Amino acid sequence: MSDSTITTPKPKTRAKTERPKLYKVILLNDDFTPREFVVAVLKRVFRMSEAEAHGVMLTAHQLGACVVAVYTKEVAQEKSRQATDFGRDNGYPLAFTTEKED
Ligand code: TYC
Repeated sequence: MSDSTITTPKPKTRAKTERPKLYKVILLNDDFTPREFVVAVLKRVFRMSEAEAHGVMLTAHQLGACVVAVYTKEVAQEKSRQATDFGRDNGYPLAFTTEKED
């Protein structure tokens, strides 16, 4: 075997796969939106079961806010907008916001 056939291994490179940044959708409490309406919006927009939606509604009611779900930025913003619009269309101040995950 001649020297010319000896190869040195290529340096191992680590492929940089950026993780997509995730955003939380947060439900905010208010004093006016009926509990059942909040539950209905959570079921409709976030595809929650009755039990899940009731739990999230109750947490927001008791603590002031509750994380609903985590999505990519565009999905989080669109769902938050849709859910907030449902409230406004029905005369309620129901509010959802988005926040970048650390
Ligand atoms: N606090 C409201 C009430 O007592 C119910 C409610 C719960 C509203 C959660 C908003 O995010 C909310 N009717």
